[in-house]
Amino acid sequence: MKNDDQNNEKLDQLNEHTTSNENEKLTTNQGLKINNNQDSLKSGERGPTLLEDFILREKITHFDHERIPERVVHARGSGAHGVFKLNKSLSTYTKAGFLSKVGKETPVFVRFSTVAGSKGSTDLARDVRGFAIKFYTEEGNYDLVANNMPVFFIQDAIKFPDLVHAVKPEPDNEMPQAASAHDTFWDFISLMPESMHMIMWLMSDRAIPRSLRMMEGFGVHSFKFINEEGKVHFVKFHFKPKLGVHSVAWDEAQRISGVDPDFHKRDLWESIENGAFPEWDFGVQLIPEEDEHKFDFDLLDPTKLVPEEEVRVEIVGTLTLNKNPDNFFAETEQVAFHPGHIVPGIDFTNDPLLQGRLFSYTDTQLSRLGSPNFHEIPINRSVNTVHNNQRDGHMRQQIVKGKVSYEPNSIGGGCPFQAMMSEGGFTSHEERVSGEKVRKRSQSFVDHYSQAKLFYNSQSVPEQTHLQNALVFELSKVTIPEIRERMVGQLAFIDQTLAKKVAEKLGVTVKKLKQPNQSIPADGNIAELQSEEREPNTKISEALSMQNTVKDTIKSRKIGFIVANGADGTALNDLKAKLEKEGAKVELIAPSLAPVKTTDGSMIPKHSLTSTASVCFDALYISAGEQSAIELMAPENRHHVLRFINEAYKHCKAIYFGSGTEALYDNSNIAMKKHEDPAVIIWKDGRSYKQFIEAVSRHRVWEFEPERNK
Ligand code: HDE
Repeated sequence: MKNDDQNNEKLDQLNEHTTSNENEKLTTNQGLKINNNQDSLKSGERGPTLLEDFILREKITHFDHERIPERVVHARGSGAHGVFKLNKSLSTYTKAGFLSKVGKETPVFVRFSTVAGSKGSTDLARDVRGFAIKFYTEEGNYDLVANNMPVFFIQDAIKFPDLVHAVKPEPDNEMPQAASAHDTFWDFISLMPESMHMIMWLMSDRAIPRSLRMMEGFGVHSFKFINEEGKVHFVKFHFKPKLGVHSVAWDEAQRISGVDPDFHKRDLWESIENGAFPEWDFGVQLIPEEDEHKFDFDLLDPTKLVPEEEVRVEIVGTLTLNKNPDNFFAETEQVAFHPGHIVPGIDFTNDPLLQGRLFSYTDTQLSRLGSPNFHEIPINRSVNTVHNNQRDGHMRQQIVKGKVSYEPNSIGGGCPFQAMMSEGGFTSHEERVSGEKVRKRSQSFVDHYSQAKLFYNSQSVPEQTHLQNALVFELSKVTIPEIRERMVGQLAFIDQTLAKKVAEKLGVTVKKLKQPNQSIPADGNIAELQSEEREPNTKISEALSMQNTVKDTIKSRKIGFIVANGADGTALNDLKAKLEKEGAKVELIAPSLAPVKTTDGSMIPKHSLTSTASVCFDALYISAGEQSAIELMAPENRHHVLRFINEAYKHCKAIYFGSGTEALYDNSNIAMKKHEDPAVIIWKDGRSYKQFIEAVSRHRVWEFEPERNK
């Protein structure tokens, strides 16, 4: 089904607010038809403009006020509509309607984002990705405001402004944009042992996804499920992409940022337009309330994940994105998420990070969207009608009839009534809470390194190498040597070899800190909370390595065909058909945009050799044909073609040389290497394409990176 053929309750509601200008006359905001949109009203053709010109004034005034503040974090985003389908009932654990009835479909709007950069920054920054989902359920909006990493930098909300100030551009010169590689970030981090687990994720390739469609989503905090009987389970939310979890190389990310800074946005948009709808399995880890203390970490600590080896992820639903927004600002920019938007059957835990978030999100919408009526913006409206006694405020849309705006009342017959639990009325889960009023952290939060070790030890060798290199890159940008050393000291608590390798490249020695957070003034609570070095119960978790992800599909992979006049048209079309049958997307790249004459016809290329780069593709095919190879090796093309091949090779991609293209192979960097490489395919016979498809589906041959980059 195509993007535009989608239909659901939320889209129907949005349609009522959607207009098209097709075949319409231009009007003012008052609906007056405009006769001349070219000239302002003047006193004489060359005279001054008249104040009376209400058309000019209206147009300019609106323009002057077009911008709203960007999100303080997660400013850059891409959104899409979709549907969540429940495949297995969770009614034993939660009374939430949208998680109870098998087959139930709930409309959703999802917004992906980077965190640190401004609205106009690059998609490929090394960063966490936001993965926020608004479920338009029959019981009201449920927002799962998630990230693509399962843990967070800090344990308590009171540190969030510090964290964000440290990572954002430095306040004196507003540099660097969308990057954590600078003094203030690493100054803060090196003083925050609790961030070490998250730092392992951030320095891993998870922070540079190949596509928003190829990353996981995690609710991060433990939430609570409550069933009809009032029984509680802790729950962790997971989204697992059907296409697997894949990333790009850091070198590639940096080049993509120049060639196509909208790479992720474009990829999501085009996939949905092409009907290659992104899909995720939705899963939950369920922990009975009585098992809360059975782990070697605290379930309320957001710097910890629950290893899948200890509690399996039960897959219960599918999230599909199937429609692009009609208007970026109205939908993706104005959508307002809040982890406090919940439905009966779901509740919060005492995670101190989550507790702080419950305050922050409404507050930030007030400054960003400018009014407490932001819930009335079409994208934010629940599909069930809102009834309450809240009134007025900027830009109020709803027209509520009657005299009454208070409760209790007799004039309005007591309406709107409170709903009983049996009628879906929300009640907070009752739990006994007692304690001294203290500004303290729990002793159960002191272990900061065990899961950083778990993550690092679970990575494959190429992943560990990338992580080391990322740390070297980031810390090399730090100008204050003490910060670099302190950070290396922190790494030593995670892995000695990691610390040594990073230290070597930074030209420092590993000095293990006496106390991990020794540099924080040892007063009051902080002194009591000296970090402990512990070994994790689970030593290795397969789910944490991207090496173990889905690698059997080439669906929606972008394959560049490099062609020139005289290319073997039959071979080209045959391979194109085979790849497209498997769901891949083929795009032609030629010396110019002029039609290419192949042996059996003519084709129009989508790109020229200079308008794109190999970093925008997952794999390359060098079209068969001696004639075309000669043109590609001509002085004006040769440099560009070889750059395509050499970069794809360096970034561990599959490259397929069609017959007759030996000259290109011989002149590339590949020819200098003598090793067997399963992803460099040289045409032998009609079966070579199978090897190519197999290589593309593996995504990248990271294990050959050292050989390919020698
Ligand atoms: Fe957010 N976060 N956050 N956050 N967050 C915002 O809300 C905040 C945290 C996340 O696409 C802001 O509407 C605090 C964790 C996403 O619109 C703001 C704390 C996780 C998005 C805010 C956190 C997230 C936001 C900025 C620590 C993963 C983008 C604009 C106590 C579970 C949503 C806005 C979108 C956005 C505050 C920590 C995810 C300021 C105070 C942990 C995906 O309210």
